[in-house]
Amino acid sequence: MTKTAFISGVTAGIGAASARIFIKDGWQVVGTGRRQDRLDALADELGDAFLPVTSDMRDLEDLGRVVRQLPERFAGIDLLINNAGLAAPMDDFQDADIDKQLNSMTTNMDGLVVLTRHLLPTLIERKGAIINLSSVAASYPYRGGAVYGATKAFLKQFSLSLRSDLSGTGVRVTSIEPGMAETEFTIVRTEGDKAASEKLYSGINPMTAEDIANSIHWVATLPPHLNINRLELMPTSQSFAGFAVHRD
Ligand code: 8X3
Repeated sequence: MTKTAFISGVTAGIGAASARIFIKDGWQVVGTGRRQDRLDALADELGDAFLPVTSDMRDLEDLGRVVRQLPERFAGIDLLINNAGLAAPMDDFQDADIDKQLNSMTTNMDGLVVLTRHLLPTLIERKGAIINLSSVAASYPYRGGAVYGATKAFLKQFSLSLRSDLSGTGVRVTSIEPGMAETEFTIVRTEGDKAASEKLYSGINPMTAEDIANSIHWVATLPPHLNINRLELMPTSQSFAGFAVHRD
């Protein structure tokens, strides 16, 4: 039987790479995103196995409509990839624009929780899987990432706790926690500064969207008796720094 993945934030980066990998592997994919032109381009590229759905993760009411209106062929979901998410600019929190921070919280947490809740009946019925895109920022703090890291820590803990609630259903839950991957992530975080993004990833051989999508595919296609709880990934060039100490 053909399996179906539901991927939020499919219009770029890890979401788009995941859609390509799963469709290449014979799955169907429902992909959501805000940018219609990107959804249309992906639909042209991926053909009938791909269902593009225009949706904004911050529109919490609308997420129910998205799930309810899935056409029959795409209504049974075997895998939910909660990929949509973003980081607000890397300001110290004391200087941060609170609306931008709240916007990232709504997308990364509220939208994800609501979408997951709506899709759980079909995921339970099909003994499916949920893969949440967290981050190394969930475990390791860095300057300017207070709210972003906290949203990703929420996701990590939500994943683990959801496993407890879903005990006995056969539904698997995984938190994927990548470090530096060159996608549009930094362009969004810097509000469109392509040069800053290029500078950040220059010379470090960062992970790619395909690296993460391959890991997602690996997790999702393991035998059903095997649950990866958390998967933390970094490029070899990224590691850990010590504590910062301020001296007067
Ligand atoms: C983003 C990971 O290391 O670029 O989720 O901050 S990192």
